[in-house]
Amino acid sequence: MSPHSTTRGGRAAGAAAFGAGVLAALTGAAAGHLVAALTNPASSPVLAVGTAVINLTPTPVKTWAVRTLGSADKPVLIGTVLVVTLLLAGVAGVLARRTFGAGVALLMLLVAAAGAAAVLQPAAGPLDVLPALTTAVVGLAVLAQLTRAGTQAHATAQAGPGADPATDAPAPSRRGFLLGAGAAAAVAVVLGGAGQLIVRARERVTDIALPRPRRALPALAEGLDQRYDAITPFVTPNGDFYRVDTNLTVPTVDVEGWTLTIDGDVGKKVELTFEDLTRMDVVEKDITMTCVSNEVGGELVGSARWLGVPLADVLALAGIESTEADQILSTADDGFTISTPLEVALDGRDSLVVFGMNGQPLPREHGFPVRLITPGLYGYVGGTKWLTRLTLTTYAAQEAYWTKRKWATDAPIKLSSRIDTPAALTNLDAGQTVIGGVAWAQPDGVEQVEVRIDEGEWTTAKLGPDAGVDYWRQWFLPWDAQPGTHTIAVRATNTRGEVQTEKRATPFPAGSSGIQSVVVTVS
Ligand SMILES: Nc1nc2c(c(=O)[nH]1)N[C@H]1C(S)=C(S)[C@@H](COP(=O)(O)O)O[C@H]1N2
Ligand SMILES: [Mo]
Repeated sequence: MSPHSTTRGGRAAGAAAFGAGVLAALTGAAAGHLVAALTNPASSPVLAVGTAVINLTPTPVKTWAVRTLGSADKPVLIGTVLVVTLLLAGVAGVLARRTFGAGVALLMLLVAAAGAAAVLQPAAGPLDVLPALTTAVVGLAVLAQLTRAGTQAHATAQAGPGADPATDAPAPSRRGFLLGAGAAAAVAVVLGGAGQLIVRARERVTDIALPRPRRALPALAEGLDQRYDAITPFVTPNGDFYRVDTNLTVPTVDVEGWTLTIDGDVGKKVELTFEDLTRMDVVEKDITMTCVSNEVGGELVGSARWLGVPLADVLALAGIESTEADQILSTADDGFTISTPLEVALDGRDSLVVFGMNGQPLPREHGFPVRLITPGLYGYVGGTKWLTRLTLTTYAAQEAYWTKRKWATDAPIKLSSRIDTPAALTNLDAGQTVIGGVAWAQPDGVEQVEVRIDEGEWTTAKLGPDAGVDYWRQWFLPWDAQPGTHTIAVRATNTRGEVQTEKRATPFPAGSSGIQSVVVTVS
C-alpha cells in the first residue's frame, strides 16, 4: 500500500469518526427533543442551551443581535448552538476512535451542559432532567455502534493488499458503517420530527369557554384601513400581533392545574383558579401594546380588544390596604419576571389580568391562559405572559429579569407616530394620493397628528375613529404629489398638549424617541 493511499484511508477514517460523533449527538438530541415534547418542550437539550445563552448574553450584545437580525435572532441562535455542538460532537467522535473513553467524556460533557441548562431554568422540575438523560443514553449507544463499525471499516481498508481491487463494492464493514450511519440519521429525523409534531399539537389552544363581560363594549367603528388599505388595520388580528419574549418554544400551560397566586406583602395569600378568575367582574378594554425595543416607525406595536379582570380587583382579594410594597413582581410559568409599579394598578387606568384577545382565548404566543396588560407601560414592565404569580414587594428587595439587565426600572410608553403609506424609498405616480399611518399616546390619548412634507409647515392630518385614550389613532392626509424626491415626516401630540419630540433616543434603556421620516420619489 502506498503512503498516499494510507493518508487517504486515514482521512476517510477520520471523517467517519467525526461523522460518528455528529450523528451520535444529533440522534441523542432528537431523542431528547421527543422526550421534552412529551414533558416540557423548553427542557429539550438544544433549546435549553439556547435559552441559557439568551439569559447569559450581555445586554449590549442582545440589543445588537435584535437590531441586526430582527426576528431572525432566534433561528440564528438555535442554528449557532447546533453547529457549535455538532462540531464539538464531531471532535468527540474523532477522540473516540483513538481512545473511546475520551470521546465519551467529551460527548457526556456536552450532554451535561444541556442537562444543567434545563435543570437550572427557574421553573424547572425534576422531570426536566429526562431529555438530557435520554440524549446521553441514545448518544452513547450510537457513538459506540458507529465507532466500532468505523474502526472495523478502517481495519479492512488497511488490509488493502488482500482486498480485491477489481470490485468497487465497499468492504462489508465499510458498508456496515454506512448503513449504521444512515440508520442513525433516519432515527434522528423521525424522533426529532415526531417531537416537533407533538410540540405543535400541544401549542394548539384547547377550546375554552370565555365569560361574557359585565358590560360589553360597542363594536369598534370601521377603521381608515377600510378606505385606504395601506393603513394598518384598526384592530390587529391575533395572528398578526407582534410577539416578543425570551422563549425559544411557546410555553404550553394547561388551564386545568393553572393557578394565579397573589402573595408577598398582602393581607392574606390568595390562589385563584382560572374559573375563579372568570367568575369575577369581567371587563373588555381596547388597548394598544408596544415593545420598548420598537424603533421609531417600527412594527412592534399592536392593538386589540382584551377581555379580563381589573388588576386592582385581583389584588383586593388578597388585601393591600396596609402594604408597604411599591411594585408588583409578576412571574410567568417559566420563571420569567416583570416589575410593574403598584401605583399603575391603582391610579384608575385599565390595568388588566387578561384571558381573551379579540374575542378569542389568548393565543399561546400571547400568554395563554392568562397575562397582564398595563396601558401606558411597555410590555417588559407590564405585559407578563403565561402569568402565574403576583407578588407585592419593593424595588429595593427584588429585581425583575430586564431590570437586572439594565433596562429602565419603570418605562412609560413614549408618544409616537408611524407612517404606513407611502412606504420608504418607493416610487409614486404624480397626482392625488394619501399619506397615512397610526399614532399612539397611552395613557393620555392622541390629540393631533401632523405631517410635514420637505421643508414645509406642519399640516394637521385627519384622525380615524376614537377607541379611547389607550388605543392608537389611525390618521391620513390627502397629498397632491408633485414630481421629485420628497421627505415626509410625522409627529403626534397628546391630550396634555405634549408634542412628540424630535430628539432621538435608542430603544435601550427606556424606549426610542424621535420622529419618523420617509423619502419617496414621485414621477
Ligand atoms: N413571560 C413573559 N412575558 C413577557 C415577555 C417575556 O419574555 N416573557 N416579554 C414582554 C415583552 S418585552 C413584551 S413587548 C410583551 C409582548 O407581548 P406580545 O408578544 O403578546 O406582543 O410581552 C411581555 N411579556
Ligand atoms: Mo418588549
